Amino acid sequence: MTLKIAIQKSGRLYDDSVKMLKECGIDIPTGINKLRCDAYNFPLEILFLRDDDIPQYVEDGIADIGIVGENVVFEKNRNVDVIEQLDFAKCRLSIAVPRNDTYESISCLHNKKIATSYPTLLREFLDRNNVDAEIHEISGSVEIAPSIGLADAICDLVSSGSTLLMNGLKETEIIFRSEAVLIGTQNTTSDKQAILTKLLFRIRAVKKSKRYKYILLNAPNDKIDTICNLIPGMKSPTILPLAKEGWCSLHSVVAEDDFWNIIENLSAAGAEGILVSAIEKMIL
Ligand code: PRT
Ligand code: ZN
Repeated sequence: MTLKIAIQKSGRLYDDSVKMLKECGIDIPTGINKLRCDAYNFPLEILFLRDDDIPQYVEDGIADIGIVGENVVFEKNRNVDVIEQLDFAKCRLSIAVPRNDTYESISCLHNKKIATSYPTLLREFLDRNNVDAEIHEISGSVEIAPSIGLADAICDLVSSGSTLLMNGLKETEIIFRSEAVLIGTQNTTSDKQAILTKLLFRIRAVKKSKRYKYILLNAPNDKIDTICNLIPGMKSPTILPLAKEGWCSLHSVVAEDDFWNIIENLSAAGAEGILVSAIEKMIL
């Protein structure tokens, strides 16, 4: 019994999808231009597809699960569930207008023509905001539409914003935030569900490890209570006595989000010799 996963054949999701499987300890043959392959050491069959087709393949049961951008999941509106956010390929679907246009509010889009490859998500946004605008669906190079007179505005994916900048456009509304997600359906057999549970356990351990850092520091004994409050860790920090009288070494984990604040507070509280390193896997 194997679980079938559909991933993008090539494009922005491919490298990170393969990397995530690898970090989950799953080895797959790479570098060959195949449409499918089997993992060497995990009951997983990988299908390589265009991202736009992945929701349908999962809905139809050709693949059991898939990795795809949330933007594609919601645009295609197939009968699939988002099982897990994957923390990569983060972007936003935004409306942008020529830089020199005045734009005060959504109502500026009334009676405008907006070019996009995401008509469903855009329609839903316009309806929700009672904006009557024309949607012009195109499949690529959306950002040049205003400069060639095809549309007044665009609705496209943005990550750094440099494509908008290069095309003389400014972002005016964010309509959807997206990242890569794992999708599936309710129709999995119990054998396949068991493999999926194993895979999810690994994915979550990998995701968690990226959000935390391992931290070691030295502290005088009288500062240990204050420092323990700053780095509570998973249960509590490990405290080991140093050879030097009156000093301890503390080991713990800190969240990446609040990392620099914590480090500043630790230094202020008397911590010395602070070492920080990446965590490969984290299981709670
Ligand atoms: O061939 P296939 O159909 O499989 O791939 P594709 O060409 O349709 O998709 P691809 O590989 O370009 O993107 C796959 C997924 O990556 C998207 O569905 C998003 O979920 C995600 N993603 C993340 C992005 C971006 N960031 C992104 N920046 N997809 C596209 N872009 C494009 C955007 O369309 C614009 O042209 O990058 C440009 C903007 O980038 P910045 O950095 O200049 O703002
Ligand atoms: Zn695509």
